[in-house]
Amino acid sequence: MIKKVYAGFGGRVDAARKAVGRPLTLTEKILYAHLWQGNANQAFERGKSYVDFAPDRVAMQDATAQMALLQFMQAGRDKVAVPSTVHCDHLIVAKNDSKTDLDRAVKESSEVYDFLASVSNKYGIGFWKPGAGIIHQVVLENYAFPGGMMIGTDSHTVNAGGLGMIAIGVGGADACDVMAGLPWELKFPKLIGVKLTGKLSGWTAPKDVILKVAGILTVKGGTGAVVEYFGEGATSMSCTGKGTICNMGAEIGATTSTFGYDASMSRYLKATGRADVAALADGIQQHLTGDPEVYASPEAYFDQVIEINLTELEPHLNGPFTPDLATPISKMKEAAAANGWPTRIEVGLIGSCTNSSYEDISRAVSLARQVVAKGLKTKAEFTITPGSEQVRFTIERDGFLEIFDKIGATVFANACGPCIGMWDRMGSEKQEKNTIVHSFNRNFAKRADGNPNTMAFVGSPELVTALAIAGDLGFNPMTDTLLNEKGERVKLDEPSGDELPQKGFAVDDPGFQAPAADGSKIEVKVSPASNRLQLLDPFAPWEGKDLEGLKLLIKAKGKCTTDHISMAGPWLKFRGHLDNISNNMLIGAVNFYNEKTDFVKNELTGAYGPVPATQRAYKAAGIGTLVVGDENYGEGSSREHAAMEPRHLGVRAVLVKSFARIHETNLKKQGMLALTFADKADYDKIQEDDTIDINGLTSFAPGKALELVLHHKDGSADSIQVNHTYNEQQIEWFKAGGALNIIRKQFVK
Ligand code: MIC
Ligand code: SF4
Repeated sequence: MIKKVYAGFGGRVDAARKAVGRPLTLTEKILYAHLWQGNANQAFERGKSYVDFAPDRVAMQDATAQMALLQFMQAGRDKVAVPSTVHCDHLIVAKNDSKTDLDRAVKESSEVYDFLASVSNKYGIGFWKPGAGIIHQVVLENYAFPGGMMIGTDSHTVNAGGLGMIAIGVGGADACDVMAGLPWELKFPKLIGVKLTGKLSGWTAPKDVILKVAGILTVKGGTGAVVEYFGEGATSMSCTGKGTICNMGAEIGATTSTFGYDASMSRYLKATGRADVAALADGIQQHLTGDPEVYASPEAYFDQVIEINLTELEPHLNGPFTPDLATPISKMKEAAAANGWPTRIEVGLIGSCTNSSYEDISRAVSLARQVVAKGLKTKAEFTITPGSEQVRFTIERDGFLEIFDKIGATVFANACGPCIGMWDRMGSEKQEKNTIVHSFNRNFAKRADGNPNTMAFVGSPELVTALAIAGDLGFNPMTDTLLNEKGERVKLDEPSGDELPQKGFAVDDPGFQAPAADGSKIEVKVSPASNRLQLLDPFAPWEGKDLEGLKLLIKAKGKCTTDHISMAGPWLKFRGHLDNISNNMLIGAVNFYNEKTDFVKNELTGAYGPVPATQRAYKAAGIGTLVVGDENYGEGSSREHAAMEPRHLGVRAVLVKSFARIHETNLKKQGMLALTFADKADYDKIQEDDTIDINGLTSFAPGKALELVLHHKDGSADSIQVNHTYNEQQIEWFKAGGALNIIRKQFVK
């Protein structure tokens, strides 16, 4: 596949350069090289044109794969049209240690794992068993390649940008299209260039680059844009470090992030058994990076340019509760005091799908070694979640796990665990205010252990390790000393480590299962009695007229991420059962009218109650509803459950000040109306007891606003204009009751 992509790459890039009429960024080269139509014959407008692409691969993780594959099963295809993989990583609860936790998960989720294994086997999809590792680390180690284009049903699919890909997180319905051999549509992104000058050293790590960028761009600053990194600072950094930077690009809402092909990528490819890919990439290297004119005067080619001098960059900690609240470590003591953040660190956690590379772990270990050598005692608890079995096996062989063991660390399974609320942390039910530090990417409320009062700060693995040793959020390892067991003041030496294992990577059983060559005889069983899996019924098509008499289900106030709309953690177990998981719909969203979560008014009875139950009551009465939200609604993950649940329960439209990209597409795909206020101040016109009409649907057209009429309780009414970004095709999805209803018509005879 890679050979084929590379064989046509140069020609496609040349055609694009001609069509666009100027030198190209790397992002443009990769995008234009993957046009569904073949060679480019026109320039697309950034932020405007919808374009059909032909991605090279698809990756899915277990929590989203269930819904993606339930949809794919309805598409009527025998086999996936492009190489695809499933990774079992999200459903493993972190509690005791890797072996105990993994055994328990395999037992408890056997029905889901068996389902995923048999669907994969049947349709030609590679299956990575529980324990094999986290999707993005496994993809980086095995499948990512410079210049490639991939989609994945997880927002951190973007991690593969570290190996020079355009890798984009999507909902399962999008994955289903590509696996069914259809084009994949994306609005041609805007381009943000980040020029990295200088060189990282000492305590500063690649993670600090993205923590800094998140501070500059905030959680919505990257929306609709691809971030392209370049400059001497980029090439001097490891490939896995680049992966970390791209991974957390999801936190600024970026469509994806990427880096040009360089020696670090070649080294990584060789170290992970892909010298052949490195040689192929070397052959077309001029196409696998931006044109020199672009990097010489970036302002002329990017929509926005940011410059960061790595030599001057300080280690950062971002948080709590949002990944863009960036504080340089030297300012943390003050910031904590000013905000009342508890400075005692309870737990330091490293690893996850990012920051679990050999380099990260070896640098963290260089600090753990000093605990013993300098007579210190680690003050906080400390945990490690390796990103893959290959990394785990290698760091065990090289003695790192033994050193961590000496400082009392717990090694969790190679899985998401504490990063996705699957951390069964002792005492978290007491909901005490407390501080943790971790090297993961997200820190929304309840994200780690389900406790809304756990304040999580995100930092590099080396900083997290140092802070766990010190047990103090205000500790600055660059300037401060620690008191050791003998009462002496000691200073931690700067972290150091190896980019790649000197003895090479090793692994005993990577945990991969190849699919059957002919899967036609394989039967996929879903028990109708199951509470974990449920076959999907097609959604009903649009009734052909304007929507009248809707009730307001909830007007959400402030941050409403996909974690607020469809919580993960304990609910992950229902990811394959739409009706059951719908019982978490919007339970985390704050009701504007009473500031409470999961407590909304049922207009039929006047009583207040949980959101899902209230919505079910409207559904039973045949009444549609509207959900209203604030800025960047649906930020965070790719989980399409956040769109399917409202669809399933009879919400008709979601009206917000602004959307996060993946969520908006997910809503459209499922046949929902995703609308934005033409005038954001109209958010204030929506009243709790309103009855609402949506007009203009019979002439629903691209670029044409719709009208919302708010009939207030006092007899008055307001008419407001609402915008949408539906193109012709997406309007067809709405009319058909969801994109899948259209695919099904094409394939099912
Ligand atoms: C996450 O990091 O929030 C997740 C869990 O990986 C999600 C996917 C999901 O909800 O299953 C993501 O980022 O897309
Ligand atoms: Fe898993 Fe966390 Fe990575 Fe999402 S961000 S894939 S939950 S480790």
